[in-house]
Amino acid sequence: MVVNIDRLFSKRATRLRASEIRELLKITQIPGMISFAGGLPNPLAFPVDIINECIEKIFQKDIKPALQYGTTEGFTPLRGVLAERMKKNNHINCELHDILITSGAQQALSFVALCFLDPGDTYLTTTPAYLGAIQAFHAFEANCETIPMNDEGIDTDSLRRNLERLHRTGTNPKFIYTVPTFQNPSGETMSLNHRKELLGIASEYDFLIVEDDPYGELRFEGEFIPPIKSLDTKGRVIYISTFSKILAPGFRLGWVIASKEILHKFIQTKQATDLCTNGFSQHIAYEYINGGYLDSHIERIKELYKRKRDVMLEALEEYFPSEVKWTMPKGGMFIWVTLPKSIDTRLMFQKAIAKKVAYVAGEAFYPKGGNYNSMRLNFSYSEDELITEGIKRLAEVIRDELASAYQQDTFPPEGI
Ligand code: PMP
Ligand code: G9A
Repeated sequence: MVVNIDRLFSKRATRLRASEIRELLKITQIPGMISFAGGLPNPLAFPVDIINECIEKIFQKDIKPALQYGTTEGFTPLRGVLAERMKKNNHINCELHDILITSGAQQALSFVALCFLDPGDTYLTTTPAYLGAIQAFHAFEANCETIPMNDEGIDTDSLRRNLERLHRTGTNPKFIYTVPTFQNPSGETMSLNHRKELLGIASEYDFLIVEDDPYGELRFEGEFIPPIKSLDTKGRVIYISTFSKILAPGFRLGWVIASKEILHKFIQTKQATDLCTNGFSQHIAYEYINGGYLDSHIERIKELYKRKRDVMLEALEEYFPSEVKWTMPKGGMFIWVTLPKSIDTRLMFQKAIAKKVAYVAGEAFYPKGGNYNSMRLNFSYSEDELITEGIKRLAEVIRDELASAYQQDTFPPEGI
C-alpha cells in the first residue's frame, strides 16, 4: 500500500517552508553566475594555515577529547575564552557559565522558537528581518507582528502603537527579534538611544529581546555601539552570536548568552536535539582564540570587506539609475536596494539570472510579504572585478525593466 505521508506529517512539519536563500544557493552554483544572493563569507577570509596549525596542536596535545562526546553546554575552555572576549570587546558582563555553545546561531534561533512559542502566541520582529529567523519561528503557529526599521534601526513610535493595540486585546508578545548591528538584510545599525529605548519598552511591556549579532565585530568605520545585552541587568535579553562570519561557517559554531533560567531550558532542548555541539570544531576555535589569532584575523576580514563594500558602492553610483536608492552600511556584508515602485524584484529575478547575476528579492525578508521593489545585495563573497561586472549587468536589467514599465504606463493596452 502506498503511504499517504501528508496525512501523517505534524501540523508543524506541514507549516515548514523552504528558505529562499538556501534554494538560491543552487542557482548561484551555475558556472559564470555572479552571486550577490547568499550571505556567504569570502573564502579568502578563512584562515586556512592557522586552522591547520591549531589542528596540529590538538593532535600533539591529545586528539581523543576532541573526538569524544562533549557536555551539552559546550567545551569549557572555549566558553571561558569567549566570556573574556565578550566582556572585553562587547562590554557584556558574563562568565563562562552564562554561555551555551550551539550548532550555529541558527540553532539558537530554533531554540527560541521551541522554548517560547506556543500556537497563538505573539512575537515581534523588526522588518525587513533575517530570513532564517522568519523560517525558524514560522512553523510554531505563532502570530508575528512586524515593526518597521528606520534610520535609527527601529521605529519605536510604531512599536509603541502596536504594543498599545495588542495590549487592548489582551495580547502580550513573548519577545522581539532584532539584529541591531549591520542588520541582515538592510545593513542598518540601531542607535544607542534606540537600544536604550527598546530595552525600556521591553521592560515596560514585559517581553524579551532576542538580539542576534553575527556582524557586530565587522565594523569598518564609525564608533562602536554596545550590544543591547550589555545594557541589560535583568536577564531580559537573549544574546546570540556566531563564529560563521569571523572564522568559518563550516564549523557550525554559535553561542548564546542569557539568564540562568533561559540557558537551563535551552540546554534541555539541546540535549533532545543533538546532545552537544561538534567537539572537534570547538577545540579548533578554542586553540584559535587562545593562540591570540582572532583579533588580528578580524582586522583582515574588515579590511577585505570594506574594500568590497566600497567597490560595490562605487559601481552602484556609476551604473544604477538615479531613481534607485541604497543603504551605506558601515560594516557587515549587505546593502539594501530600493527601486521605483513600478519594479517587482521577484519578477525581475529571472531576467537577472538570464544575464547571470543573482540577488535576493526583498519580499523574502518580510514575514507578511510586500515590499516587492526591494532587493538585498551581498558584497562579501564575489571578487572585486565581478562585483563591478555584476552591478553593471544588474543595472542593465533594471533599466530595461524601468523602460518597459514606462511603456506600459504611456501606452495602456486597448480597452483600459
Ligand atoms: N542570524 C543572522 C542574522 C544571520 O545572518 C545568520 C547567517 N547568515 C545566522 C543567524 C545563522 O548563522 P549560523 O551560520 O551561525 O547558523
Ligand atoms: O547559507 C545560509 O543560509 C546562511 C546565509 C544566510 C543569508 O544569506 O542571509
